[in-house]
Order: sequence, then C-alpha cells, then structure tokens
Amino acid sequence: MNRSSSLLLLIIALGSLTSGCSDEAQNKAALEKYAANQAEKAKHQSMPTAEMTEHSGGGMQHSMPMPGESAPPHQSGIDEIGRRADDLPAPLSRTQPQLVSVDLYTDELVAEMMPGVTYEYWTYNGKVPGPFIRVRSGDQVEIHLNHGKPGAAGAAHSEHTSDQHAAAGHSAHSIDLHAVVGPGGGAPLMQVEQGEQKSFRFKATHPGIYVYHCASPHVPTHIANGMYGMILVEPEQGLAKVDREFYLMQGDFYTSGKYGDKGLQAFSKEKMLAEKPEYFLFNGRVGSLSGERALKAKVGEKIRLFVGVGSHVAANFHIIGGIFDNLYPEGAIMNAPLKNVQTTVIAPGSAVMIEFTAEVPGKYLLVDHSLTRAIDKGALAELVIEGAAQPELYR
Ligand SMILES: [Cu+2]
Repeated sequence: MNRSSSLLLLIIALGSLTSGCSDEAQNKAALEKYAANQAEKAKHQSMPTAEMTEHSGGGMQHSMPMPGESAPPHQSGIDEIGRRADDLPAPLSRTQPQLVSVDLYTDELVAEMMPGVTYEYWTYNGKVPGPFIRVRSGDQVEIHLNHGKPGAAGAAHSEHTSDQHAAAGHSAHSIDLHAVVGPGGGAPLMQVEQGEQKSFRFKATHPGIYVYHCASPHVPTHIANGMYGMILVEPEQGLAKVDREFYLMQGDFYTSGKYGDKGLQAFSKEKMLAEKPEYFLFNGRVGSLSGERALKAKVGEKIRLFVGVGSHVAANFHIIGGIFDNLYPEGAIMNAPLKNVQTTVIAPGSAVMIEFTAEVPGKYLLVDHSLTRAIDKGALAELVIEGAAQPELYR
C-alpha cells in the first residue's frame, strides 16, 4: 500500500471514531428540515418531478434541472426505492475477457418503506439494492463512482456547504467490492467527496457471487441506510443455462419509531449498535417483491436466485413449499452444490446462488425463517408459478 492510501485509511478510521452519538440528533434535524421543505413545496405546487424518473440498471441517467427551479433539499423524493428482482443483466455469452465499465452514483432519497412510513435511504443509483454488476473471470472492471446523481438538480449537493454535508454523515461515499483482491476492496482509492467522481480498475480473478457496499465513515451507517449491491463474476465457461434469474438482498433497517409507526422516520444509531432492527426487508421496502412485483415463472422452468445480505444481520433464507435443488453457499459457485436444501444461512456481506425447477403452480412465499422477521417485520416476498398442475405431485 502506498503512503497516501495508508493515510486515507487512517483518516477513515479516525472519522469512524469521531462520528459518534450526535449523528442521530443531526439526522433528525436534517429530516425535520426536509419535512418542512416538503410541506412548503406541496403548498406552492411548484416543483417538477424530474427526480421521480425511474432509473434502473447500471447506467447513469441524466436528468437536467428545469429552468427557474430553486435548489431542492438534497434529500429528494422518489416514488419507488426497491429494485425489482428481475432487474439484472442477462447471462454473458462472451468467450473472451474484456474491459467492463460500470457507472455508479450515490444519492440520498426519501422514499416509502411501507404505506405511511418514509425514510431517507442512501443508495447506489437510486435503488436498494444497488445495480447488479455482472462480469466474467479475466475481465478488467472499471468502476466509476459519482457523488450525487449526474446532471440532476443539486447533484453533488452543491447547494450545501461541506460542513452541512459532514453534519448529515456522508461527507464521502465509496465502494468496497468483495470481488476485488486488494486493500479495502477498492475503498481506499474510491473515497468520493462532494462534487467528485473517481474511478479505479481491477481484474476479476475469482469467479463467485459477491456483495459490494459503501465503506465511508461511519461505515455501518452507510450500509444500514441501503448502500449495498451484488457483483457476479461468472466463470470463463459461464453458468448453466436457466430460464429465469432473480436478484434479492435482505437488509435490516433501524428506524427511530417502531415497525409501522407512521411518518418520516429518522435512522436510529442506537438500535443499530444494539443490533435491534425494526425492519427486515427484501429489496428495500415492505412488499417490494410482492403483487405486481412478485417473482414470476412457469411450471417446468429452471429458476436461479442470487440472494445476499448487505447489512448487519444474517438471514435464514427459505421458500415456503420449495426445496433448493442446488445451493451454492457462501458465494462459492465453483464448488459442487449442496442438493435438496430447505433453508440457508446467509452471513452479512455474503451471498448464495440457488437453483431449482418450478414444479407445482401457485404462490410461494420467500421468507427469513426466523419467522417474526417475515410476519411482523417485513421479510416477505412472493414467487408465482403459473401453468398446469401435475396431480401426482400435489393435490
Ligand atoms: Cu456511503
């Protein structure tokens, strides 16, 4: 490690030590300011909804400020925080390595966690989890990270002083990818401050399914607020062909109020330190992967799930009425799979790959089998299998 990155790590470490208990009060103040601002905004009905545009996938989206628009609060609103489970790139068909460029930006967004409950999420590319990054073993991967949404009004939070920015707890954002071999997983090279964009390059050498996350002080806070995603490094020969692939991440969330308490919720650092989340969520919010957004497949189709845990509490992933034909635990996709598994523990900062064939039509619930988390705290998704029933299997 060179001297400047050692120094940076030291700064990060010191920052973690010094960003202490006043965070919560500061967050609350920032949120109150936001709420007041929103009320004012609603009164005058003057703001366009440029920030409401959907942006999914890995690409950067440009949304120009409207003429005459005043500087918005940096916590802009969004109508959907949860990434759909089918929002991931298709399997790679390449037989040669190449340079893969990944465009990421960070954004803080107030969004609905459940009806009547809102929260200020910190995101990669405006969704939780961040974009699913897909590369092949041997590829050079170049990560570009922009602090703020490029081209958007208030991008890089230019309307705030750096002091205000620091007070909100996110002077810098960054990325640590578990697919990287090197100090900090890239994070020492990628501390991106207000108004900055940085990039770094690594070679994907170890096929597997990995988590990435923000690693800027206070690191656990950035992660708890939603700054995580997954990166798949496919083996050179690719993965076995399947009909459907889905991307899920379970996250634990620490709101000032209890589960279901209405209104804009502040982040509770105290609950995070006590490891007592109010919410356990698949893809960012209650019901993110249910109803119209449920996982869907047909009888006879082969299904592959990539399931990870971005934040701080291990998950106990289970499909009610399903059996994992193949399970690749701990992200170890190069190993022979475990066969016929009912439930798998996924550590924080880890991911698994699951494959199974849809056999009996109907609706299946995906849960954390520590079941209060599913029934009372949000960790519930739906898988709908359509098609003709085979009576010998189930009647
Ligand atoms: Cu961050």
